[in-house]
Amino acid sequence: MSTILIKGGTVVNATGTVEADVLVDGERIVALLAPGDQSLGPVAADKVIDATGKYVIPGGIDAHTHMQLPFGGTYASDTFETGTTAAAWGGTTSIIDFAVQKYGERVEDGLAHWHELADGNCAVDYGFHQIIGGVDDESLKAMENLVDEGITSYKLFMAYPGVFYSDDAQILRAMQKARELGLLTMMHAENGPAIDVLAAQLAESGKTSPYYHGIARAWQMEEEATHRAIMLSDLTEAPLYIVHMSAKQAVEQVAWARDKGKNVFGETCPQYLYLSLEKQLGASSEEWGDFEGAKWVCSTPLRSEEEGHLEAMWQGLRTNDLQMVSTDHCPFCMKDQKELGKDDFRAIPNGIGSIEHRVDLLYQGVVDGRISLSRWVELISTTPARMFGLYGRKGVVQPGADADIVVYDPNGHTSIGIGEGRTHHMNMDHSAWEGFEIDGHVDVTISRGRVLVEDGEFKGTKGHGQFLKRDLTQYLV
Ligand code: DUC
Ligand code: ZN
Ligand code: ZN
Repeated sequence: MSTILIKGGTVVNATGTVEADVLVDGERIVALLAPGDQSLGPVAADKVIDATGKYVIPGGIDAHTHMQLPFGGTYASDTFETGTTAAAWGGTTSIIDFAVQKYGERVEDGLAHWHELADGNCAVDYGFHQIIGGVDDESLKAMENLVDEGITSYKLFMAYPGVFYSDDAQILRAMQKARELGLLTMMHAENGPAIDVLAAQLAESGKTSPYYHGIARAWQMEEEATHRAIMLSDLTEAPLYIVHMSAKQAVEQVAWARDKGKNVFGETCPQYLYLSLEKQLGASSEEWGDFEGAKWVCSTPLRSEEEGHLEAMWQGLRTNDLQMVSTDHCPFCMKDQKELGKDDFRAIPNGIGSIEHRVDLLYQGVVDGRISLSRWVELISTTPARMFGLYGRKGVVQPGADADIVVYDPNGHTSIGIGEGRTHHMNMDHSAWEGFEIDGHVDVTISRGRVLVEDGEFKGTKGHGQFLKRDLTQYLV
């Protein structure tokens, strides 16, 4: 067991900041010491990290990722190894990925397969949510084992008919079961059947470019599904978490439910804070023509900046109408993957890769005066820990917690992208964030007392990351 002393930094937790040295022994934080305090004698450590002028924060927790997800005839291009390595580069020390049960498959088999994919391959700690892609008697019964497996949340889809879709009757039954078991229901809230009709009408009239993905998946489809999910959650008293929200009207629905004291929570993603229907989904390039926009085809879709959706997401984060920012990391290359939809946006695999950049992109929100420093830490680490039953172990720099620590330099700089001199470690042939400049930098990433990134070098290994058995949500009102 070795010890690390992180000296001279400003410790930032969700509750505030303090000048303190942080002592790590083995996998845990054992003390926060007032700077220069020798009252307990000199502190000796095997390794000293100088954090003067820097922030010392709890490692990021990305609670929504899809490594190797089968989607649209292909697979998300990051493996657990490449995706979690990129996570470490960006200051994220835990992920929660979605184990998949496809329709017709046993939940137990889908989950076992996900364990096989991740086990021994992760550079950082990982947990699972369970996708229930076919709600029936058998899968409802299988949900009864999830809490013991350390999987305390599951996801349903109101979109993607014929793939992951659940109808209202299935949602009702699953929520009744979730209420009984204490599981948190995560919902992809878009009206899939109606979207599919709109998408077919657009494609048949020759509107086949990526931009029309955003038109077909209209905000009304997100607002309506969000409202419907809230009412089913109200009826069943099952806590509800709406994933990847992008429409301001849908956030209003969440705010409405929360104002009534309901256990309804909302997550947005960096892409809905910074990227838009007009600039990205509607983009053209020399290389790809108007297919350039395929880089940003994800669901829910990027929304209109002019209509105020992006601004509304930032506001939701300030007011806590939205509690969470996860990436929905689901990367696909342009070559051979996004290209599947070259002639028809409906065949473009949905997803954006961002796992490496969430901590930085949100820090830029601090620099730009959109959120406070403590809110940054709350969003990147503390709330995900509380929401998904990890708090105390993760999400805070305090004695007893896992030594998942990031030294963040507010005077550093990060140029995002695959171009010369830029950062990019995700397994993709492009970056959805090319050219983004961040006024800060992840200097050191530590996971359970092990330095993973330091001096611009990756020092971790696949297999260091352990499976996180999670407790029930700690965020209920
Ligand atoms: N949305 C995406 O963009 N990708 C994967 C699944 C999803 O719901
Ligand atoms: Zn989804
Ligand atoms: Zn997702």
